[in-house]
Amino acid sequence: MNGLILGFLLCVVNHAFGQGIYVIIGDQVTFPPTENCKNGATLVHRLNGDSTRQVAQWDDVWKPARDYENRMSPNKSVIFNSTNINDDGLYEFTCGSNKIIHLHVVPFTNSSVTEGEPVTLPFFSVTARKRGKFTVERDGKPVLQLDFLSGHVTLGAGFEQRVSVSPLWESQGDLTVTLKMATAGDRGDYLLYVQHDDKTGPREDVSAVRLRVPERVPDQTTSSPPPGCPTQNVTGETQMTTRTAVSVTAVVVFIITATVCVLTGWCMKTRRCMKTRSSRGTPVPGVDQYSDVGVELLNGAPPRGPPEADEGPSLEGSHAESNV
Ligand SMILES: *[C@@H]1O[C@H](CO)[C@@H](O)[C@H](O)[C@H]1NC(C)=O
Ligand SMILES: *[C@@H]1O[C@H](CO)[C@@H](O)[C@H](O)[C@H]1NC(C)=O
Ligand SMILES: *[C@@H]1O[C@H](CO)[C@@H](O)[C@H](O)[C@H]1NC(C)=O
Ligand SMILES: CC(=O)N[C@H]1CO[C@H](CO)[C@@H](O)[C@@H]1O
Repeated sequence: MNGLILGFLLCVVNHAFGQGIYVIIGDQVTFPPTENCKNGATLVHRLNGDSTRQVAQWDDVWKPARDYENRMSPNKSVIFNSTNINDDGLYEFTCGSNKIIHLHVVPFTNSSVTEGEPVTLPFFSVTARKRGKFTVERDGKPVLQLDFLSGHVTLGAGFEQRVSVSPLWESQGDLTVTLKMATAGDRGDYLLYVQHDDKTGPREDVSAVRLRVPERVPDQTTSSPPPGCPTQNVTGETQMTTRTAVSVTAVVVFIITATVCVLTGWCMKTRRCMKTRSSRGTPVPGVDQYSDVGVELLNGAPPRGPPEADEGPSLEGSHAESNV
């Protein structure tokens, strides 16, 4: 008997406010199942004033209207693959008795906390002389509930001893929640809201936080790795890079040394030849010229004759530079 009355009351409430669904922007949403749909039945979104927009039509399955084809596939249920803020509002199924759904699309803020550190989820709502409850849930599971009348706090499994509400909640409406010693398992979407005692009433001041908990990297206190990147692989990659760098350096050094040796050998020979030649007649201001040849060879340019043999005077400037 009580159940019947409660069921009736819920029905009335649902019709007054529309059954509420809460979804975070960008997430998928599945509308509740519909029954007694005859072909041709529709789902419309009530927009401003009296205007409506067709969302889907029942034809053994729900088929998307043109505006929804890019994010809804024909299905027994109406599923938006991804929601945006314009989806917020009232929806009406014309199946059996008209059914009204209130879709609430909730914006979120990103937050990140290192493992073992505390994180706060700011939240403010009028609490003065208010009855009702403040609720925090993570991915739909309870984290914390505060009863305004009794001040009693209930914590969800896994959050015992770790979650608290600001002591200013009663005097200033500061309901900021602190979560101590974050663990990797704390990541997820946190929904925070106030609701009247009657659980079917509308939620107020709904806000959402998407929390990430990047793993702490040992021996790397200054920087944390990007989320989802295993620690071992980071160090593995670093070692790989270092090893590659070392071997590349070794090869380069070897090549340079080898080149220098070969060139030195070649130079010595040339020098001997030139000395022989110069001793036989042509006077050359020896040392200067030999060093010039050496430098140019090392630079990879073909050996050139003395500066005077080169092109006109216009190039003298650049030549002087290369000789310096
Ligand atoms: C919606 O997502 C499902 C997978 O969840 C995919 O199979 C389907 O193709 C998507 N539909 C559209 C229209 O993007
Ligand atoms: C369509 O509905 C089936 C069940 O009827 C479900 O398994 C499937 O995931 C749904 N498709 C999409 C795109 O969600
Ligand atoms: C949250 O972070 C993701 C990636 O880190 C980014 O793509 C997204 O735009 C952010 N959203 C908000 C509301 O800041
Ligand atoms: C533990 C782990 O994820 N190891 C991966 C590290 O990266 C290499 C590729 O660089 C993967 O093959 C491993 O599976």
